Amino acid sequence: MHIGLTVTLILCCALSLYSFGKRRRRSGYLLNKKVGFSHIDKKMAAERKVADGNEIPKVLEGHKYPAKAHNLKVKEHLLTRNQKWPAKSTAIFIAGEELEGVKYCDISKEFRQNRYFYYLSGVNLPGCAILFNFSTEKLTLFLPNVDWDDVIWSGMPISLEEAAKEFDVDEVHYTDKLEEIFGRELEGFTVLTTDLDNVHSQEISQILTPSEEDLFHALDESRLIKDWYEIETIRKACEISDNSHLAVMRALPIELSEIQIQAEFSYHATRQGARALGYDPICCSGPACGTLHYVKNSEKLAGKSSVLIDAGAEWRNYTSDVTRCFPISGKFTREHREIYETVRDMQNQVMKKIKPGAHWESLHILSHKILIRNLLKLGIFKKRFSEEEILQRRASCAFYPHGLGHLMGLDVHDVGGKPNYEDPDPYFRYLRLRRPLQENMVVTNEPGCYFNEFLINEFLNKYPERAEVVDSEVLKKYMYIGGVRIEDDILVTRDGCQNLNKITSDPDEIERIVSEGLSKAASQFHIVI
Ligand SMILES: [Mn+2]
Repeated sequence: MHIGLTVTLILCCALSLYSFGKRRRRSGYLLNKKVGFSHIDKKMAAERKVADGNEIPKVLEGHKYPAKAHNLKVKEHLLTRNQKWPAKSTAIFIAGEELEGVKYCDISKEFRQNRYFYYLSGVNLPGCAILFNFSTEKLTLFLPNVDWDDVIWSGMPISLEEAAKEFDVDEVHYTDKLEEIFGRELEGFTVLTTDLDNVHSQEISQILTPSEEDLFHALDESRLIKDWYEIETIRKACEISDNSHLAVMRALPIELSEIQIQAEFSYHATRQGARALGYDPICCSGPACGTLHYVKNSEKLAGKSSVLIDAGAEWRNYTSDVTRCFPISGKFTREHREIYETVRDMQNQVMKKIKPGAHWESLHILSHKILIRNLLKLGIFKKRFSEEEILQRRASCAFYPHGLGHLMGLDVHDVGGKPNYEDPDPYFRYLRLRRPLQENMVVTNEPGCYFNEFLINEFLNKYPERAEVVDSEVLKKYMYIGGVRIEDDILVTRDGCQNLNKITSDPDEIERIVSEGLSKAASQFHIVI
């Protein structure tokens, strides 16, 4: 009996250890089965799914970009906003972006579609226009006239029939029909537009009413709340970024400089079908991590301990915006880890409070309070000052001068946030979202903590009441880190939130990922040089 019990116990322990191991492997930093980066061996490499560059999420298959619904939403907002725009005689018209040549040269600038136009059409082609008649609710797309010279070089453009099938519009015409259709369908109408930049017909320009504040309001309020199609599109952009950040973390043997961090990210994003990144990536190392929108991306990593990469892939014009930090050696230094845990604490505590009705300003202040609490523990803030006192003096803005986060969608800093860049309070001047959260908003949760000479001079040393609360001797020990920011893209749900990013921010897992990468030789990576 006694021996039997012991044997049973040993068996139980062995079994639970075994299943614990299995669980760990399954729930570890593997993002999902598709990625499968862990413990690469030949078998796994053979099994690994390879991105095909054209894949679309299953849920989006067979669905068009919901342009018609977007126009109806804008109409609704405009009608509610102002009686001046009666449905029976109002229309909106927007001419999209055009290909723009580079001066003294035979190439074009990178094409980036006008986001308002895209929102109302779902069309990513240059030289188009969209017209929505509030009275008939007819949505008409205008394609550029066929330029036969251009066909020689670029091939045939999309036909009227193809466009009618592909886009969620009622009619498609070439732009040479503009005057005729305006004359026939918009007699006595007010036709609102954002601007006249790409309107080339004198006749049409005279009919249009540009720059009405009400139109911008209606467009921005509509874009503020994402529909399911937009959410799934953003989710895809986030997935691409997750994979690309993971690639960066595990490729240090071939990342000798910041530009190669950028290269690794961009390469992996492009492979997965991201035609562009949502913004210029910020790739920094060492003290440069303290520069909020670092643009150099050129320094060597040698001799430094920290990396900060803020990069987001764009998919079908919707972006993601993700920041991760990691130690170059595979092991956080003590100070780096302390600051990392501080920022993670800020992000986690905010995450718990994100839900409809929560005010972004309060969450921003909450993140400052948690920063202060942590910096008090580390001795950077002198212990004889209270959390409240330090907050009142605005001392933490020297280490965290930016906002907690912003709206995200077609633009990385999306419209509708109602920021006030003139706000005299340094805690709020750079906060890009100044309104309560609503269901189906997408926001970034991106607290940070930086050690930057310029910020310390600007926000601390110029204010004796703030400088007084900081122990400059302790502070010195942290300067080499530069800074830490952790950024995820968050969907506000009915009763809380959902993190659209899956890439880990757990410091232990990050150490494992980086170390595993470091254990490989450069020749094991897919590079020719
Ligand atoms: Mn951001």
